[in-house]
Amino acid sequence: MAMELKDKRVLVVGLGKSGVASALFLKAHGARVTASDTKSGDELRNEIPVLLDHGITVETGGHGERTFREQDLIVVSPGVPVDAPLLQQARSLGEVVIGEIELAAQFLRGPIVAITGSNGKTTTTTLTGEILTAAGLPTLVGGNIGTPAISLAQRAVSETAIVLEVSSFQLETIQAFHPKIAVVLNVTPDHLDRHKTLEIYANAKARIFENQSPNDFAVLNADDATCAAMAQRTQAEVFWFSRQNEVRQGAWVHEGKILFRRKAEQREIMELSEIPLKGAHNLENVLAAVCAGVLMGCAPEKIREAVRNFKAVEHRLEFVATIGGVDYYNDSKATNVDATMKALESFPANIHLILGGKDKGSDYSVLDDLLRKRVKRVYTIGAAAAKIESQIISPKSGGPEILRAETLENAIRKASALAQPGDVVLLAPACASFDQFKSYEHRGQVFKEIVRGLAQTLPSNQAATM
Ligand code: UMA
Repeated sequence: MAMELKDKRVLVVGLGKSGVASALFLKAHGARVTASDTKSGDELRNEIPVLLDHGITVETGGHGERTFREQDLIVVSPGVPVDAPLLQQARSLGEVVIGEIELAAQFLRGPIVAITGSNGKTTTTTLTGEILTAAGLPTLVGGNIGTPAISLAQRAVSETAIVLEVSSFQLETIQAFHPKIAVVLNVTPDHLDRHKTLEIYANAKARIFENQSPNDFAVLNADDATCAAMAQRTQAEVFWFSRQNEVRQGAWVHEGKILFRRKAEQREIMELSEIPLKGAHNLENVLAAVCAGVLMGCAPEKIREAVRNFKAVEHRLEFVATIGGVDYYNDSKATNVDATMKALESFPANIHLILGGKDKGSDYSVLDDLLRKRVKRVYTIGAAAAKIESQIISPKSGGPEILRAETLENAIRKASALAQPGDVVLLAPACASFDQFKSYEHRGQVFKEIVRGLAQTLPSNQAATM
């Protein structure tokens, strides 16, 4: 039974995508809604009119202590720290504090496939959505991927399969969120500025299983130790996926083919050569999506068709252009060190790597081995440049040359001047974008525009763009 909202006093904290969608949903269900954001009224000038038009009370320029009192329910956006003092105080007064994803879960009636992990979430979520759609299931895709889950609640009916990308931030504030299929792709350090330790971060991710029963499914990466250990923490039936080894139940690779096994039944899904995505990490994403597809009842030929037709998601190791024999790739979504490692693993050598942006408390020295073996030059940008330069292997110790470029544009220009035919220029910055850009999407767009601008300055026989 969905929670009753009529005449309830509800406070929505944060007026980004999640907050605006939640406030409008709550109001439409009869709640008395107040929305509060630390940004100024001017910064929120696009959001405020629609909220006021719907009769929502808006507080800007900070969260007032009194605003948090006497609420029946507080709905927080993922970007709001769960341990914020005002939230702690509200909890101590007996107020219920939930996240937007929990609110959505109360109103979504169809089966939920929830996908989390440090990297690959967006690709796997998109691909899973396409597999279910190809198999003829009514499907909606959303969550951390960019369409708030609460906005799917209005469109979904009880048969609609809901594929959700969920982040650790969102999982921290669930209560009854109950996916039919919970997928954990991998757990590597990210967001340590907020979660403090890898253990706390992994614990937040493991909450994805919290409400699962033995009739549900957990899909886990057998090649990732932290992920594999999570099998102990779920009541659900576990299915594994592995690039490296045969699995007891789930999807794995054998003689160039993806196979899937459930109990005694084994099926061939497709040839590896049919997968249109680059990189070992993408094979893991495909294996995870295959598991979700089979467990949702999709026929192998439909799964195969959806994978074959899948286009790389924008900003995730996205091919941009070949200019003068140099390939340019946009992996702006590589916002942590592990994602950058995966991007580097996708190219054997001769990489010109653009690194930097807003640091998230990362240790960049873990890149050293790949830098030494595969990278010709590093171009550092943004606020984290000095930290990165101080941590990564120096040229004297066998590392690549490091150039301080400061800006993305400067980095691309320097790299294009120095790269030889056959080299790769790769934006995989290992950092958040917010020091110089609005978002990682914005950073990726700027990268593509500059690269396409370079292509236009060359004769057409030297440039090929997509
Ligand atoms: N705010 C406050 N008080 C605070 C903190 C923030 O008022 O204490 C306000 C900010 O001023 C801002 C608003 O909250 O106006 C922003 O809220 P938000 O950061 O939760 O952003 P949304 O626009 O609601 O986007 C969120 C996700 N953002 C984060 O988790 C940081 C989006 O994921 C997601 O697509 C969207 O909900 C829909 O579900 C982005 C992300 O970076 C892509 N996610 C991280 C990642 O993928 O690594 C987890």
